[in-house]
Amino acid sequence: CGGGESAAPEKAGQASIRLGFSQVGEESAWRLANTTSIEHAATNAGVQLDLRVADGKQENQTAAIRQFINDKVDVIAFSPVVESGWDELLQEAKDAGIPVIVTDRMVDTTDTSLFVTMLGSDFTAEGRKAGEWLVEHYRDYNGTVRIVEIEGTTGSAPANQRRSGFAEAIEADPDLQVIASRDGNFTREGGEQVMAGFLKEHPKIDVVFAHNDDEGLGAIEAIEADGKRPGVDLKIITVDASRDGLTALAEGRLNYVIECNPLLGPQLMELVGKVRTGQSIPRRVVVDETAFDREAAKAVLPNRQY
Ligand code: GYE
Repeated sequence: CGGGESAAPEKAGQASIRLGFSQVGEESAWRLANTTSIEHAATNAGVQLDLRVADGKQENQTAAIRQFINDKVDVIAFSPVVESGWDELLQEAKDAGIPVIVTDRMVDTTDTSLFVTMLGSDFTAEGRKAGEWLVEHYRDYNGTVRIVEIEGTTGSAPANQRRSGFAEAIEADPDLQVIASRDGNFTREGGEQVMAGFLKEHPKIDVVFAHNDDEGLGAIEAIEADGKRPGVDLKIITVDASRDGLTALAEGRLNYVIECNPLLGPQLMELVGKVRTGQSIPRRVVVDETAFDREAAKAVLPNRQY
């Protein structure tokens, strides 16, 4: 797919830019909104987009990016499914003279000359916000608070950084204890399965920290199937603030939701344009974000775009 058939409007006298974009997959509402945002922004900017969706597999992303290099696109952008294992491929792009923009998820590389900029959220801050809310929520509570963590895809930047930001924040209160933690792969089914397992293994769970809304929504189903009340018997915190997430929050089935904005398309196209014309750009572009409680969710829901 991508900006194929409908001829992209070309900017004054300049051939339109060819952008190869390798997307993670279709695992969550966040991801679908991110893909749509990139497609629309490319069309609006007159960028010819070759979009390839990797089904959550690093090898598919590697193949897509090699294809972009072969095709001699002008710019490559990608959201790496996991952090590590990209150096060789990025070196190939560099040798071919094709600039690479990392978006959404960071790569773990020792050679920062392998990409021109990174556009995305501060996942550590998101995890920290989740932990800080818990510290505040249980301020006057005495006794152990048993937390289970449904992690995002193992090895991905958001899973690694949300986990560490959260751990750092809850250190402030030794009563807050993570008793179990497992990969739910950022999907609803994953969240439901992991939560069902936790409920079987642990007789008492007070809090669920799910690394995204989809996992949290899956956990709600497992909790209800177990005869418990999500949001009441177990407090649930998630990240993304998709419309479904905020709806569950407004209904009281989630308790706190941290925003992670997927609508990166316009900022990405701006960076692509600047890279192409050799303008200087910052090494890191961070997306502005907030967090929601129940009342705040009700207020923003009518105009929520994703
Ligand atoms: O939170 C999750 C998605 O990388 C920020 O990936 C993204 C995460 C997002 O599947 O829903």
